[in-house]
Amino acid sequence: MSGQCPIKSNVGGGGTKNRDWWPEQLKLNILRQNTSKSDPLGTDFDYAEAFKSLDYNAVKKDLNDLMTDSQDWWPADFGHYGGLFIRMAWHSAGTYRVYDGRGGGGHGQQRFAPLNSWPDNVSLDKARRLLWPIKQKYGNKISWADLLLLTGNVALESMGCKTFGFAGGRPDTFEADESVYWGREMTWLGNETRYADGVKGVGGSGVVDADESMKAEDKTKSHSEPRQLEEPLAAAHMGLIYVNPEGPDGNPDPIAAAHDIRTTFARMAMDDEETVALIAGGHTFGKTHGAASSDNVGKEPEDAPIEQQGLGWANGYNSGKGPDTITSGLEVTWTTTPTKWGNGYFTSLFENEWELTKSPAGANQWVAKNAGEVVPHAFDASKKLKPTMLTTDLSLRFDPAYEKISRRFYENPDQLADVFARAWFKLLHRDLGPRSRYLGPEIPSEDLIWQDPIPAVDHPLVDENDVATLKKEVLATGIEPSKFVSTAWASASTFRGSDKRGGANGARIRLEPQRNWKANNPQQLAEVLKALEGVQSKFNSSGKKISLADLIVLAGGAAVEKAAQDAGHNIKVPFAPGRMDASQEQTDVASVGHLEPHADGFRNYGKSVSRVRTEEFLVDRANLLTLTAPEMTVLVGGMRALNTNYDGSAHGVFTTRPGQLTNDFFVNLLDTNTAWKASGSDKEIYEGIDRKTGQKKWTGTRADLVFGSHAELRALAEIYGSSDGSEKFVKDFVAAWDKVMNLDRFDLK
Ligand code: HEB
Repeated sequence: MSGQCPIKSNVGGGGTKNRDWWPEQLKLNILRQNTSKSDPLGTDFDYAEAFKSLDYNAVKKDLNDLMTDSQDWWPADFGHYGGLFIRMAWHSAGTYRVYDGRGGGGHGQQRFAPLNSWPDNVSLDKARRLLWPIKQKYGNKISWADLLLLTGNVALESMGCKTFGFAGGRPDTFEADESVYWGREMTWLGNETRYADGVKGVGGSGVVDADESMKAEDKTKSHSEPRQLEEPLAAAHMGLIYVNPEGPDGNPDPIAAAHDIRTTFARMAMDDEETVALIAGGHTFGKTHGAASSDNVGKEPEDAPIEQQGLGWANGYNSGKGPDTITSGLEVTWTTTPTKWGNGYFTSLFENEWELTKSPAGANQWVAKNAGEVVPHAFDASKKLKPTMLTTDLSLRFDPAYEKISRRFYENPDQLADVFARAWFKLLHRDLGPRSRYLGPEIPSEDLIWQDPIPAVDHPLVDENDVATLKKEVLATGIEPSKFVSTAWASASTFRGSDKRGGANGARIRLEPQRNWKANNPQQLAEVLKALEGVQSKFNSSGKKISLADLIVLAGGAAVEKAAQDAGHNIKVPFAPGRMDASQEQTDVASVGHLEPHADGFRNYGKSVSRVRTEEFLVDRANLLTLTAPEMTVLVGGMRALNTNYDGSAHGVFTTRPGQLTNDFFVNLLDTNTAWKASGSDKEIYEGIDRKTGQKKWTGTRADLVFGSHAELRALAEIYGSSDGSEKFVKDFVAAWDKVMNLDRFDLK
């Protein structure tokens, strides 16, 4: 806050913290997010149930009425809030990125920092506040996450655009998501970065190294192109949803801007056609706001004075609203009918010639040369304006690939309408997960490939007796049980809580590309799958049926049970049948390819890259698997004892009886008689030496040793490594295992 010392509080968690003293220390905070302690609705609250009792059509009617119910405190341009609300929904969903499935509109995060204060989200604080009376009226029956997106849909419909449908089902979160890496810039929209000081790109705080972690094909591409966008980011700058509207770094070059648009939209899983349709369709509506210099605009919501009550960007220019609004600093209205769907965007783009000019706020934008004044003024019916465009709009005409598509849309408005409606639906639902999560009366019946479709269950499910028989059959195949554990893990652990993709259902592990992922040890995987297919075909020939997806999980459970028994623990691993097998045709290889892990510490796969350490990859993966720190700990310890490293190595297998479900990993890691030293200069592999005999006892990776070195992880390891810890260890391991196996079972209660 202006005029006040930034750090002075000595209560409420003030003061210099561990994070300030030891910024490099592994952070576990992202494993403690969204617990019952932050969620006021409590664990009994079932959003899907609440949503079912919502009068959906009444909400839609209220939203529709709001569109033209202009409020004095924030008047609607052209008497219609449609443009503002579409931008709100688009910015909510548009933070999604394919690499880690984070961002997106699925959690209502636009309400929280940093998104609520991003320069690209100026004025969306007003948009959300306009919605409060409706949110208040329907309470918990509709989440903010759903409401922000549904409002965009209703806005489109109210202006004559036919949408592809809508699904609810996004429960709210109540705290800022710390797990998302938004970039390392230290200034909004700037290029100064924290490159040098080793801030990290996963686990919620830093950088995935652009070169090392980038997939090979991206690498070759990006080196010859102007901007190399760091993975996993999907925006050219911190604070932007995508790209600078004025052109790269403000340079009004539509062709260079097209490059940035293509990169950033691809990272949100949009191809050229979808990208053109989205931009053109979106900019059919509304206007941009740059009545005067942004010097008139106050602090963003997170830094605004308390009396502003969560609103930010107070505007001191004249009335500060309506015709005086300052949002982006650009002053553009794209079409002659900004509150009506139509093909006006392309008409203007192609039928005018464009000249560079400046907005009243001094930003680069384009005006139609020689065109008449045909565009309406947002507040003065007697005024008309010349057609205008952003640099990024001209990209759709001057980039050769975009131009082809744009011209086709220009000549075939029905194609624009269809592609836009589908791409908009994808934009809003990309991170909602499988169709079993979709709620409400407007769910499209068509299966879409990006939904990773799985056939509906078409057979009676196996019963207790069948499960017992199948477990015996599996263990009688002669395959080493630990390999069933590896395969079940490989199958289920593709799940990511961020966008709810992946998981064991569908058995995509047996399809391209998963069956050839290095982390999955393709040769061993093929051997296991062949054995399981044998068990399956024998069982299915008896007239009953089990999917391979189910059998993979069942086999993993059978192996865990056996391993526990061998260690003297009688425990049952739960099994919930009901999975189905997807086909290769139902699988988009490139899209599923984004689920491939850079590293998976649970299998000791992968290692540090220059700015991310192995153990940070482990925590990041645990976060995507929605695991807590204790769950992560017990799973790593158990899987090491079960001997399930991806390559069969002995790293971290701190036991003389590998394959048994023992707490030996913890006992031996914490053994004071062992001294550790790095065995290579890259500090990835360590040797455990017996202090007395000098003999090498164990080898381990950073993902193993961190459970002894990190104070909080060590505290957890001590629980499982104590003399009274072994029962608890087995129980907790089975519970965490079962959780992972069912992460994608949204069909289960
Ligand atoms: Fe947009 C607006 C940019 C895409 C929709 N945008 C806007 C603005 C800007 C932009 C700057 C202004 C703001 C103010 O207010 O000032 N975009 C942009 C870019 C891009 C885009 C750069 C990429 C290229 N959009 C987009 C999309 C969509 C949209 C995709 C959907 C779909 N926007 C929109 C709307 C609007 C805008 C609707 C209007 C708003 C109002 O009216 O308020």
